[in-house]
Amino acid sequence: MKTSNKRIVALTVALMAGFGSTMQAQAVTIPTTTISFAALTKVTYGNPDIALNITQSAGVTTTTSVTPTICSLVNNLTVKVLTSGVCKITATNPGDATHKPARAVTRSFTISKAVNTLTLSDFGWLSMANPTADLTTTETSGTTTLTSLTTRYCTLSGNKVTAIKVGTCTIRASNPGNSNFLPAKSVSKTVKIGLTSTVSPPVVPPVNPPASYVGPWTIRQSTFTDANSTNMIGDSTAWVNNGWYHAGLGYRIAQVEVKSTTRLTYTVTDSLGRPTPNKTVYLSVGKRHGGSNAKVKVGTQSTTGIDKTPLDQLLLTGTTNAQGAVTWDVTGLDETARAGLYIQLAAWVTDLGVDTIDITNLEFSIPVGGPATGGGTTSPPIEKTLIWSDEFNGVAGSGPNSSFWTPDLGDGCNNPAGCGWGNNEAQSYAACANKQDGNGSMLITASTAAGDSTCTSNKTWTSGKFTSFGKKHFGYGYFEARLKMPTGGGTWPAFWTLGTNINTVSWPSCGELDIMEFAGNNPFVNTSAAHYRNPSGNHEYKMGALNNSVGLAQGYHNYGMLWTPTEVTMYIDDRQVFNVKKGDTGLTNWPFGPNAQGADPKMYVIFNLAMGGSYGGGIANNFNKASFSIDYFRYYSANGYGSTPTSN
Ligand SMILES: [Ca+2]
Repeated sequence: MKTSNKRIVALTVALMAGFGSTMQAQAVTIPTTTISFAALTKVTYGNPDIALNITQSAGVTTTTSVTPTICSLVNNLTVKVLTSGVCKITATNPGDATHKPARAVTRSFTISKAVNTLTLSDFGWLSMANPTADLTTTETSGTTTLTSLTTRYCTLSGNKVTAIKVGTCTIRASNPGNSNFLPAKSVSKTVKIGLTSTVSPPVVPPVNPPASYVGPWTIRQSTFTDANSTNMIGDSTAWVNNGWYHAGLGYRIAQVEVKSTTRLTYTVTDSLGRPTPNKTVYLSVGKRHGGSNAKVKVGTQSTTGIDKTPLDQLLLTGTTNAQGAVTWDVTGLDETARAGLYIQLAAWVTDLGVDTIDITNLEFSIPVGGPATGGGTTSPPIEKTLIWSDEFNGVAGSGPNSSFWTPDLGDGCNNPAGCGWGNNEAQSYAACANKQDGNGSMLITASTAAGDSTCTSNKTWTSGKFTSFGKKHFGYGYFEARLKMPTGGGTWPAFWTLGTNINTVSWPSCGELDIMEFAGNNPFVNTSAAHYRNPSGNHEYKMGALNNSVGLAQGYHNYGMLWTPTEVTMYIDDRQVFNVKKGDTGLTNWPFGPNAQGADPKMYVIFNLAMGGSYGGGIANNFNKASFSIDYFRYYSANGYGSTPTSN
């Protein structure tokens, strides 16, 4: 390479000497070098490098970025985009021996900001029972900010949202972008905060390695509290003093309804009080020396009611979940309730006599239809006078009496509520789903074609709904229905009322009173609620719930509502579930009392069985038919309120 370079230099010098003598003899015009520089078009940040397409009549063109913080040049050939803005490139060329230098050419073009995409995670599991959720956002660039648009109901701390009370929580994510990215389109997510949620929180894998848990272990059953069971402190102390049990024995008697199912949940904690996952727990059903005489079924196994001392009647094992808890459902098999009919259930971790033991005696001393023993204050008796009732004592297969009731039909798409009846419900309603059983009850049956091929619709699930609209309108008083809930995850039966002015003022201005709602996914809980339009013009509701100690599908219970012009109270078996007073709502136009003209409102009654949707949750795939049973609907005057129902 060195040798040939020297040769080129020598040749050039010889040529220039020759030209020099010619120039002195003749005047020759030397042309100016021209640069041809194709226009640069607008680009977007993030685009690939841009090739420069420069030609020149002579010489070597050099390019320079006038705006080096916005764009730079690579090898004179390509433009590298550094940030958004206006990029300016200058091309120069000194010419050569036969060409004058070129006039510099400058070209500029705009580098636009790129699109910024923003997403916000769902958090449908938010509820008062599970009040926090960690939200995640993804964004192309920039800093995303989360804001609660409903600070009365939920607040934010960083990316953690916390529910404050039952209502609706809306979170907005926004991102202003930055020097290279446009502001993102903001995203909002809304969730209804109930007392409980049927949507499970996402499983978050543990970030830290699992803690090493250290015994001795403590086991405690959490189903019954002192309010609804008898905590036999004296007895259990004596048993420990006698040396029969390790210190820390837990013991209680809980009275439950005969044939009911009781869900017993036990939590294991370690020596530091930490809930301990993955721990084997033993459950003795009809504990040795326990004298248990009730017949019960747990899972697939049953006891005989005959004490097998010195053996346990059944000895089951379970494993604690991530929260350190393990659950068993115990169903009574005896027909007749009586005091002293019990099963003793003992749970322990390592062995009898070592670590803590927790004993529960379930006493099947409450008859079917007796009070649910899940708490709630028993209310003073309400003086009631029966005004009207439908006992549903019609012949088998007959629908509801058309003098009183009209079926609602379809999937909601034909109704102002909208498709899915405004709650993303799965069923379509058909009249064939409402049938009296000939045995004193009306059954609303939800079924798939596999469950009942004679009653189908345009949806997988067909079910029933009927209302007293236009036939029986009620003003104040006491409403009561004796009801048995269906069995099956996703079932959502309801006994409720709407203002009869719904077609003129629309929902929720007409007011809605939910005397009873139930989700088969949450079989021990009934809820009640009042819905209305708040002073800001938005839908608002207040809600109450009772966690019963019996599954509500196990038997009939009485669900009632006392409605006066300024207050509404809901009951199960005369235990209060929910109360709302006009003053609680801040409403001047309370839809459940006299309007501005002093006219009293009226409401009509609705029974229906929905499937899935916002309250029913996921539909289990282990059943294809479930019935909601209505023994009667009765309407009373009470506390001076209530009058004969009218048809308008
Ligand atoms: Ca009846």
